[in-house]
Amino acid sequence: MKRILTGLQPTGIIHLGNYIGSIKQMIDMQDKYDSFIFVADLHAITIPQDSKELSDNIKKLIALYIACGIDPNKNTIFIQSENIYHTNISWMLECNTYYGELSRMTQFKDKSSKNANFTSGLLTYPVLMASDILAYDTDLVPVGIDQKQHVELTRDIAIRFNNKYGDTFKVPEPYMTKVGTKIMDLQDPLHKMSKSSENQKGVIRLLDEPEIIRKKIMSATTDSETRIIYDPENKPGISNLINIYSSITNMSIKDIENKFKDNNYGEFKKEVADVTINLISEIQDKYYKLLNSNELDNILDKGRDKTIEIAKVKYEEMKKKIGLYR
Ligand code: ATP
Ligand code: LTN
Repeated sequence: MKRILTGLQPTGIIHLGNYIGSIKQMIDMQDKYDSFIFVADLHAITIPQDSKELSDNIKKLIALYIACGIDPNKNTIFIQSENIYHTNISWMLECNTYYGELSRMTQFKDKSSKNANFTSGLLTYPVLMASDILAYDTDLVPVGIDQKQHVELTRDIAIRFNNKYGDTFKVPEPYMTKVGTKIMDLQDPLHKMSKSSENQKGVIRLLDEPEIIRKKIMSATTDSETRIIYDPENKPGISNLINIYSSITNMSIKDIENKFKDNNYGEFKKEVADVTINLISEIQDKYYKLLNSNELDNILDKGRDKTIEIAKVKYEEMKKKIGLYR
């Protein structure tokens, strides 16, 4: 079975767009791959974080993923900072990575241009990511397009190390998650729903109260017509609601248009709110049960112990090859 590994930064509560565009797909992959999923908390601190909020977000992210259907029996789930080998391996990889390579990364150029006081962690971020991937002989790395360049650098680092010290790392491939339906901001349907959106009214977070979800959907921006027709160009607001309804119910767009051909926007919005609240309430039920049980700790302890065991072997092998021994 091929191994996949992916990391998520605990930088905010995930939303309906993340669920439809990414989590549903990861749930689908868990049956076909030996799957490792971790919280990239060390990556999150490359930019300033409030410590209490960060700690809360780490736990919330794990609990939400499991509540959504990421099965702990089919996935190895862990927290990056609980496995010291990631940073130890990262140092040895850093010493085999060029400053020029790192300073050319688009994400680095982008983020460092926004704040003159950026940390050196922002520069070396992709090497830590390489370490996350290479420590586990990962075959495939499911990521969005923005992370593809980092996986390509990981390949370069692995090949360079293998050439210099002998075969040590499996060279991974990026696995571009197929672009699922893009869910748009409810208030501004020309832009995607996003964790970092300024206007919270347009974003449905998986931990929003049901009544808040209903309000957000009922006040979603639509056009001045009344017919429920899928036309993303001319009717982006209503088309977005059709996409949400279709993704949640698995109904085709044609069937939805048919079902609601005699209804007005208000009536359709109420139906969209109902199915969304239904889905999210179920996720929240599981989420709160998990948060208040020991289950989460057991899952994370298991993930930590298993990944430490694997990464330690790779770390020792690297040390030996480099000459770090008595
Ligand atoms: P940020 O605002 O910090 O960029 P984000 O909400 O855009 O965050 P990411 O953390 O960049 O989310 O993405 C996590 C995953 O969710 C990615 O696979 C991405 O493709 C998917 N995703 C994010 N937003 C949407 C959306 N609106 N519709 C569908 N998929 C999405
Ligand atoms: N940089 C990624 C998170 C991440 C990751 C990884 C993804 C850290 N390490 C290893 C895949 C494999 C991000 O910001 N989405």
